[in-house]
Amino acid sequence: MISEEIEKLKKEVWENFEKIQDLSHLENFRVKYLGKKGKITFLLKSLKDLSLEEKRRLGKELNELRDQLERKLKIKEREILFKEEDKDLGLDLTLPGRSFSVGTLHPLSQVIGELCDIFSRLGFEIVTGPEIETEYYNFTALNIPDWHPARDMQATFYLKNGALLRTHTSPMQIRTMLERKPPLRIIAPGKVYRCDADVRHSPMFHQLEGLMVDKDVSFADLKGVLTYFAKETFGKKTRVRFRPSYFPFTEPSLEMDIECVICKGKGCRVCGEAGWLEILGAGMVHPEVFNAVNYDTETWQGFAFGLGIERITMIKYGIDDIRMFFENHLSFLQSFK
Ligand code: FA5
Repeated sequence: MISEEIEKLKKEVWENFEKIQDLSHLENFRVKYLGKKGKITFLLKSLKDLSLEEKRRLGKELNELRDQLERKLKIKEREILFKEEDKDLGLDLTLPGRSFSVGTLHPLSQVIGELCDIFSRLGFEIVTGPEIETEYYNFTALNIPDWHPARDMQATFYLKNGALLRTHTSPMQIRTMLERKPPLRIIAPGKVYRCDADVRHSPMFHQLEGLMVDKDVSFADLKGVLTYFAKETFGKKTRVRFRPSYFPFTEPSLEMDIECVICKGKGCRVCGEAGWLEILGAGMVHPEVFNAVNYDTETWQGFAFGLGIERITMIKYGIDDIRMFFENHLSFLQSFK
């Protein structure tokens, strides 16, 4: 009976298929079953004497077996070829993989990301701008004319032709207000430069500027936003305090302190026995700044703030030397995974 022979053949084909190891073995197999004189071809030919109905049924079965076998042989051939290539390259794919250490974002980048998230939740949009600035954006438009003693508050790196490395991110207030119409709510993180270097000061450091302009923005809104930021960054129980200060581009101006995270307000070496750490400067936008960008001071009010990213990161992680951020010691950087 041909149907029994077909069943026997199927069993034999799949048993032998599993034993194929290399390309010559595979070729012999192909000839044995699919070649002109192969077993499947032979059985197909021997169907000619059967009834039409049997020819159809068994023919279909044998054709399916042949097609399936051809597909599987192609896959097997590719597998064997890949294995042989790996052997030529001296690879042993059965060996366990080598472990390698995964990199991590720099701690300052991590903190910038966290701060951007916090202020984004309050509807602030992130903007960026140039590190090489003109005196106009860095000082003059911020109500610091060239005779103003406040220019000495920030030791500046001057370049040729009146250009300079920006000493703070506050020029982004001017750039944004000149580009856009109020109301607006932006933050501008970025690098700034000052001729200044010790354990708490670096010639290049990062600030994050914030600016909100609207019709009814008050000092209470500024305090609310800054308190929210401090509690999100340092923990819900963190206490903050606001002290009067002076910046030419804000009036009134303030500085914000947080209770020292190391001694919890008792006084220690890190906070200079004060129990508090200053983290930012802020204030209500000065009318002269609004005049420089042609915003109507009768209609619009705003607040601005600028915080030092290194300072925040040092407090958050108890780091007492700002230079650690820039010396690229792997053990230091890996501790922020
Ligand atoms: C300013 O730069 C103002 N532009 C901030 C501001 C913005 C006030 C908007 C009002 C409105 P100040 O010079 O205080 O302010 O610097 C802000 C923060 O930058 C400081 O609190 C400190 O954390 C950080 N900072 C200043 N100098 C250095 C330095 N050399 N290295 C590292 N961080 C510094």
